[in-house]
Amino acid sequence: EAVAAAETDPLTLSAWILTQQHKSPGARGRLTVLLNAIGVGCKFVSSAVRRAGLAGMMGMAGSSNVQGEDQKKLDLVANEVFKNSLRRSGQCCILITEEEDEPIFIEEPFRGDYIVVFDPLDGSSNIDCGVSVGTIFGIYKAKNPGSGKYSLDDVLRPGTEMVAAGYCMYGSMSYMMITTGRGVAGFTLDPTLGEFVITHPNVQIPTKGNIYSINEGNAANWDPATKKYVEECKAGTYNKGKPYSLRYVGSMVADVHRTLLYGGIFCYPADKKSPKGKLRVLYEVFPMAFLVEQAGGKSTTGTSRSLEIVPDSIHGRAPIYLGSKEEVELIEKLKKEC
Ligand code: AHM
Ligand code: MG
Repeated sequence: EAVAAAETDPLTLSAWILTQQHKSPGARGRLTVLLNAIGVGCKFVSSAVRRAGLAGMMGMAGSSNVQGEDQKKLDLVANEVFKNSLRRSGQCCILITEEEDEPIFIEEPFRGDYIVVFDPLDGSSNIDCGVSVGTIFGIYKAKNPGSGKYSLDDVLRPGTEMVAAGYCMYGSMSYMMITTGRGVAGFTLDPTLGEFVITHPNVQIPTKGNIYSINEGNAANWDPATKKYVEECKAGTYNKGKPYSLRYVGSMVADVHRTLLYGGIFCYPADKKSPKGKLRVLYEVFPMAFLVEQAGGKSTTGTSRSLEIVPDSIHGRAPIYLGSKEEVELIEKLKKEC
């Protein structure tokens, strides 16, 4: 009996990254090295998340981050892991992490031409109860590669200029979804091999969905369009009278992962209390918007394409509605009408 190809010839993340490199004539393998460094960071964090309860890494670390939120020990571990792995890759000039107020400029001999923006452990309020968390990352290439001159101008750029983005979700398994601008590929960490193996070669988000995902506790503060959309989801207006289902994990990575695979919409709108929403443009909104668009879906602030935002600060926020094309278009239409 023939052995399934996947069993004897698994396409690992590293091998896939190389195939992407081969599609870019002139590529010198530097992005390949960088993406591999991210893969290693994700494996480390995956293992740390799985051992967290046993290793005593749960609970507060006793300090707060830029946004004044309590940091959990695992956030700090993940942040250090990614900083070290990215620095050592020799491919980065600037790192922006959710956990640190200031940009990190990499010095020689480790300096390279890429900028990585990342949230090392998103959804950390979910850690102590074992719910999925994740790492989100986006990559820019410096405006003047090789010049040795790098500044915040290299970072405060629209998402359309990102060269790659992705996330790793530490859930029932660890899943990595990644794009280099040629569609989205998904990998699952095979714990026996210690490798991410391709399981979703070409992720396509369903054009229409029947799941909405939003923190409905904030409903009283929503704008009229968001209120109307959610009312219509419940009334089944867009689904032949059958109400949509509500799913909300409270970990962006998990909520977006489900949206990519099952379709539907994920929203974190602006509201009266948070006039710019909650999620951060550089390392939450852009990477997810890039992935969703590459999977055939859409992402908007409500009035414009998420990827076209020009960030004004490294930790700036923006409202986001992303998912199935038709659902996001309904929101855009309601925003014009309401
Ligand atoms: P964090 O970066 O502090 O973990 O916050 C980001 C998380 C996202 O993962 C999630 O989508 C959102 O916060 C949930 O916020 P809320 O609890 O307000 O619904
Ligand atoms: Mg976070």
